Amino acid sequence: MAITLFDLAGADPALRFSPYCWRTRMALAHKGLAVETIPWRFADKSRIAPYGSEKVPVIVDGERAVGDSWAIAEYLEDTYPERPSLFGGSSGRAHARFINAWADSVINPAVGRLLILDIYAQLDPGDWAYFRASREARFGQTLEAVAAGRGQRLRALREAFAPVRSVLSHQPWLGGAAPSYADHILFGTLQWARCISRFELLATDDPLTEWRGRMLGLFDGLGQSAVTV
Ligand SMILES: N[C@@H](CCC(=O)N[C@@H](CS)C(=O)NCC(=O)O)C(=O)O
Repeated sequence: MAITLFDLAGADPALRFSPYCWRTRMALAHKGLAVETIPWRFADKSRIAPYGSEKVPVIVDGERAVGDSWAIAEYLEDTYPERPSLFGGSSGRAHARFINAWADSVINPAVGRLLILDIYAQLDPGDWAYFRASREARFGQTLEAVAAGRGQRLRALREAFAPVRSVLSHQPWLGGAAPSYADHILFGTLQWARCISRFELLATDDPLTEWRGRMLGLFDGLGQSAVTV
């Protein structure tokens, strides 16, 4: 039986753009597990409340429900050890945890600022009031003020990717010789931007662009085939 994934959607239910849900989509594909996605919107909190979560991704695997993309990755790794490994062992898991924390605390907030009005524009109208109120409370500014000056902010974001460029100059994937969950984490961020906005985060000659191209092709082009705006 396929695993169910509650997956953030825009007004167009086919537009799936959450960076965290993309981590989970990639992790499920990496494990070769079938998934049935359910489009979820911010107004649908009652649909995931029974699973003890207020955010997506949430997966339901038979009797088990797991929320939070990191917890889901660990669940998949520990529940399906005979399938391709997401982490490549305990030190790989520990290092991926660092990438996860870096993406969550540094990269995703920076990207979120750049894209906030693009995200807002694609949401279902039923999500507009909640999204504006919750994000304006988070940033302490209007969405318009958060988004202002994005050219300048883009330069800072590109500089923040420096460690990734350095790693990719030595090895093809963050995971080393093969993609690992660390790659899926960062890919989730870039796929978020790619799906929700035409604002390009990466320069064409950035090594991350070439890496993203290879990530887009994994698992029969799962990322490549996503609906974009
Ligand atoms: N730490 C969580 C973060 C998940 C998260 O922030 N999800 C967003 C969508 S991208 C969400 O569901 N937000 C609900 C809300 O803001 O009310 C994870 O890694 O899964």
